[in-house]
Amino acid sequence: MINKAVFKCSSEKISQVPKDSLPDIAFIGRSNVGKSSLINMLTKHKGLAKVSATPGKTRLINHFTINDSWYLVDLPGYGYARTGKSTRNTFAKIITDYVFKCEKMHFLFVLVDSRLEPQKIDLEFIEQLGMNGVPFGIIFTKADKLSKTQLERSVSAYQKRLSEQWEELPPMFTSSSEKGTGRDEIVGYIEDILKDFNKDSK
Ligand SMILES: Nc1nc2c(ncn2[C@@H]2O[C@H](COP(=O)(O)OP(=O)(O)OP(=O)(O)O)[C@@H](O)[C@H]2O)c(=O)[nH]1
Ligand SMILES: [Mg+2]
Repeated sequence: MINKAVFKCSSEKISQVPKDSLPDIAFIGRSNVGKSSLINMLTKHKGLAKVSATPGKTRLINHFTINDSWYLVDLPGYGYARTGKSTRNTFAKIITDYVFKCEKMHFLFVLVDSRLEPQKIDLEFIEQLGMNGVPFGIIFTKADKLSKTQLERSVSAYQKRLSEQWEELPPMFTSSSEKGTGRDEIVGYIEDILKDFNKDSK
């Protein structure tokens, strides 16, 4: 259950993230995929994370304290050419530092647009997670834009693609921030992760 969600801080670099021992559950994915919207939907708190139709809205690492015991973390999107140049910095340093170096980062949800076939940039990012042993799951967003059959097709395309490379598949969820779909499954999964975390840290 998420009973309480409060904005904690925005960080420009990982040296600024909270120094306490509360675990981070973070959300990443391409710009505009719906990370901030999903955080608002999960916390049932409209306007907690800033949402925009223009990609590149979230520029900083945003920590939200949940139930005074863990953090939901909203990250900037990747793959957005802010400068408009073709030479974009695919994965900004702020993202790679946080995901691969920050010890607080406990579990990462990678958001992908359910309407698209597996995208190179997402597959590349997922591959890096796998190689670096970062625990992650995949959330298919904007499910309200697809029929049930189309959605199932999208998920199986990903499963097929990832099983070419990985023996074990990450957990996968479908969501719609518009409709609230997927909330119980995602929150339930986070609860399980945190139970294990608390067991291990005792
Ligand atoms: N139909 C529909 N639209 C959505 C959903 N989630 C997000 N959107 C829309 O997609 C756009 C981007 O949403 P954001 O939550 O700001 O996306 P983001 O991933 O945080 O984007 P950046 O911070 O720019 O990286 C907004 O116009 C949202 O209203 C969804 O589940 N369904
Ligand atoms: Mg955002």
